[in-house]
Amino acid sequence: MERVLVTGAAGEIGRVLRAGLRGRYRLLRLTDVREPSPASAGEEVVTADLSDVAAAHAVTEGIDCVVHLAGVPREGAWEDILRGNLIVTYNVFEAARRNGVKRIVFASSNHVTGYYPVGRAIDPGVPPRPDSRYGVSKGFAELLGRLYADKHGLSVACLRIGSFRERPRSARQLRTWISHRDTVQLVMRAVEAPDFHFIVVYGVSANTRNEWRNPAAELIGYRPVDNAEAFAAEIENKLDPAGPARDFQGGEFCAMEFDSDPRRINGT
Ligand code: 15L
Repeated sequence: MERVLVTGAAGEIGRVLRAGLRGRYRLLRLTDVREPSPASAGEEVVTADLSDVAAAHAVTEGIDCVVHLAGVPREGAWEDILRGNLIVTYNVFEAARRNGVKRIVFASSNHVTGYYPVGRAIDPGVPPRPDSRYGVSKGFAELLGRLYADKHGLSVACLRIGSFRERPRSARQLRTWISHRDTVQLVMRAVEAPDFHFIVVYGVSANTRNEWRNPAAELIGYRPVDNAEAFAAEIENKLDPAGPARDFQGGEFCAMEFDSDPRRINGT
């Protein structure tokens, strides 16, 4: 992969990735709806709103691999999720197909499976249990990825990113944290791994308390080096409030707007 596009390049993950990937590819094109900082050698920056089909088409031209980070990064109003996560993602996949892009690496989220209970190890093969409109939008994009892989032959990696932070900040994040350098490594491996068809990988560091099994990580050679346990002493007591935020893997997203009986979630 020589010509790589990163969408959402001015966002939290985008900025870390930009620094981590600098100089690695012949071209790193960086796009965001907010103006990214000026290009350095080997970079191109494009300010673009990807909910516009023509803009999505233009920005994916001549690209080998798209790293699609753009979108609403948390729970939000339906109108915002619809535009930022469903419409934009559809435009990016379709524009990539039309432009002959070989691979899409999509920033999915652990919130696709947020309603699995804490204490249960899961892998990407379990049925989705989204905990939010945001989680549903990421599940939609994963399905879109599956479609574009099967129907159009694109190679697609969906990275179910956990808690991307400089350091873990809560008891939940002792399980879900992914460090900056592990994130850069994960994306790099997903971009560069030899041909694969469609994979889903949890984006998580080598945390002792991790509950996400990751068979495809080995396939692409992702070997995380950081472990949230190093911070355990200082944050172990920072528990989420009792209830769905503490009981389910998606944490606070599970408690938002929650007006059901948690026992029903674990039933049939
Ligand atoms: C995500 O997908 C969100 O983008 C981020 O804001 C965090 O909440 C993270 O998941 C998490 O689960 O900690």
